Amino acid sequence: MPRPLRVAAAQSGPIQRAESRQAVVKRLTDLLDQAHAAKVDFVVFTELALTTFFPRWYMTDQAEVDSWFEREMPNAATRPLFEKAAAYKIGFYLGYAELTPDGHHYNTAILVDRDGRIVGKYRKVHLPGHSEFDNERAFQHLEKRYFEPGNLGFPVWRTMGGIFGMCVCNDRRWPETYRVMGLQGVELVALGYNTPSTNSQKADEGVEKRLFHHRLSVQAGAYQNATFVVATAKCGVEDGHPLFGGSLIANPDGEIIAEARTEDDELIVAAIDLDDTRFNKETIFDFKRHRRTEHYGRITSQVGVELPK
Ligand code: ING
Repeated sequence: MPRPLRVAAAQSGPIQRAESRQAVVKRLTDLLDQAHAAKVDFVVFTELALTTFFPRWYMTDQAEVDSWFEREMPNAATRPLFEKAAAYKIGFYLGYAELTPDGHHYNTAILVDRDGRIVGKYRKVHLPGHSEFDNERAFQHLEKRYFEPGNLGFPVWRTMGGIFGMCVCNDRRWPETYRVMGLQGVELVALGYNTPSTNSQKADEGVEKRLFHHRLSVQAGAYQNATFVVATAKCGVEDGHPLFGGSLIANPDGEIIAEARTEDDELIVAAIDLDDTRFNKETIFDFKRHRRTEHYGRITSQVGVELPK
């Protein structure tokens, strides 16, 4: 039977290094007001939605690094967001830097239901970039310095009337991300991303090529696992560093059904039916009928390439 849902990507424009969490949360709650006016049921905010993309900065003082992290969620700065969403009966995905009570640092996202309850947590598994200052790069991308790889795998949760999963940014480039959730029946993958408009190691790679790789990765993940994907950017120029936009909503046929037009705070909305995931899951991507796992061993037994003799 139909399972209609109005979903939105709540794209964030740039967050400058000096911007307070309170100021950022006000922008996010303004986007929630727009979502409420558009009768949206579920909103996907972005990766590291509360701060500037701080992994671009080389820091050596751990106290300074930790100042970019949240020690609890919700907290004083974010409670207004949880309260407004619950008042509107809107569920949401929120990305933030998590510092756990026992001192672990993750690039985290949470799934919050219509009543403001955190029903799921995900910690970014695929960390791009590097851990030491790299003089060869036009700019730094120090996620491997500031975060640990996620330790929760790629779970899915029954919420919002369907089966929802999450990932973060670079995860969207790896087919394993979607497939592990696809093998759990995922019907909507929520993800946020902060992606530089230029390649710090390849000066001639323009933003159009990078937007192409972004769309390709998300559309493929959606189609090959018969799931909706809502991908939300933080974008625009942060302290001189451009991030691209291109927030989008893809359907289980891999088609883009909504896409952002700006590099600012922008809400894009789509009316979907979670039941539209069924046909491909029961035909072309009926995993139990078609997959031949006896030939897939390398995917989990190998990390890197092993060349032939
Ligand atoms: N950002 C980028 C991303 O994966 C990147 C890093 C860009 C890696 C382009 C490779 C190519 O979208 C984050 N935050 O992962």
